[in-house]
Amino acid sequence: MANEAFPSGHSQSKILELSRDTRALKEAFEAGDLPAVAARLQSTLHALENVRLDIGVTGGTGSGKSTFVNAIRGLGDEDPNSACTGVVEMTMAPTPYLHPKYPSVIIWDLPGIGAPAFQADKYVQRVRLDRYDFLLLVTSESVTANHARLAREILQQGKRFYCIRSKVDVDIAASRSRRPSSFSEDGVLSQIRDDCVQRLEGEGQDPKVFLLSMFELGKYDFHPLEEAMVRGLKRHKRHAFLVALPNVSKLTLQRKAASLRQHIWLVATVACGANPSPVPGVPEVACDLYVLTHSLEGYLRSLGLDQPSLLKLVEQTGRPLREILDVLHDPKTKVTEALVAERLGQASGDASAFSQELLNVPVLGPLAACGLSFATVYWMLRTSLDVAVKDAENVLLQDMPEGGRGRVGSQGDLRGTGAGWWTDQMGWFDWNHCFTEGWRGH
Ligand SMILES: Nc1nc2c(ncn2[C@@H]2O[C@H](COP(=O)(O)OP(=O)(O)OP(=O)(O)O)[C@@H](O)[C@H]2O)c(=O)[nH]1
Ligand SMILES: [Mg+2]
Repeated sequence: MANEAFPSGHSQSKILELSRDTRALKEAFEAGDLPAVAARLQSTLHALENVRLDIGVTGGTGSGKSTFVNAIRGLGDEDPNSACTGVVEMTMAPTPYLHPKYPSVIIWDLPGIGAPAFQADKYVQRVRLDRYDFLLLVTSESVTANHARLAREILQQGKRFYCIRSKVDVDIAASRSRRPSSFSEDGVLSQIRDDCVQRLEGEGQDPKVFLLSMFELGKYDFHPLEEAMVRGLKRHKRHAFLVALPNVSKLTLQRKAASLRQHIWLVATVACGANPSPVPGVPEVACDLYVLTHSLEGYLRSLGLDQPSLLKLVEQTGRPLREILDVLHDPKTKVTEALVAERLGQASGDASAFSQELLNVPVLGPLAACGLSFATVYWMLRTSLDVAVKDAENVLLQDMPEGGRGRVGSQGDLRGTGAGWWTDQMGWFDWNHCFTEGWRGH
């Protein structure tokens, strides 16, 4: 099972990735020797995982703000940690909701702006606009003067917002049942989008409106919204946001995987350079097993394959855990140091070619002492991540045979979605930039 799950061999694309990561390492090592670089990268890694993100969800009363707050945290409305939702006005004061797996990601459920006497400036003071990285402005109907006023105020405060038109499932169902002969889903969606954009125009920004159903989050405009939100964030916050997103589609999983993949060289350098000790059963490799255990746990958590996520899935779908585990190549949902050592043993054979390649790069002299260890750790992380992504896709397929909890269609992979930008820019981790600009708190 283990050998099948962790295949050997260097594919062309993996070699390309390795050489790009070698360039990143080269830059890192220009700044010092291995222990110094590893210690620095260790604090970078810690900061990367704990960077704070505040997202404000505002908009019309009853438009689905709280439902969105729950959905984006991967929760249903009946979860004990969920925001209250309902058909009567529910949210009266700004309320922070911590992401259940990533508590430094905070989604703020804000009161509605429905009152006829709405005053945008007073509202903005009440909800403390300055604390959010960006806002989501939700409306379930046409954009009104209140939305437009709030949009203007948000922009004046130098904040970014994305407009969400919610409940499009209702519009589609109504149109389908009332006008069956002329019904076109795309027609209804573009009518709604055009109307909202027109009403927001003139607010000083090229308005972007994203159509959603909070009940099927991965459908309609979720992926363009996801991409816009990631692009709009400061670089060092993008990763934290991406890994915290709910696994609603194959495309979201692939975007997460791309971001996690970009940091493998960083984890490998820390694991081999900061506190290395010989790995039991794999004497040719010395590294910090704790760092690797933590990283593999992070992969499972983000991809929804850790125990709490799977138990939640059982609760949400009613499917037995055994049935879910059956589709996993690697059904181990708990990572131990013994498991990591076993994986390193499996990876060590494949890693030697890469190790040679690495040692041929002159500037990587500092790695000479741990060339094979680095290559083995890198390879183990890479293979484990690939297997976890496949497993997460299988779990998703089980739930939604068409490829996601929502419509994926031609967006089912990274092609045709600005993948070049996505993998080269978004996930590309500029470690030096993080020291100069990044990690000073919020
Ligand atoms: N059909 C459909 N119903 C939705 C959608 N989003 C929310 N709802 C329903 O709309 C109602 C109001 O949702 P909430 O999430 O409580 O709305 P809210 O904006 O937080 O409301 P307030 O806090 O009172 O301003 C609930 O009954 C939800 O189940 C959606 O996308 N589609
Ligand atoms: Mg609410």
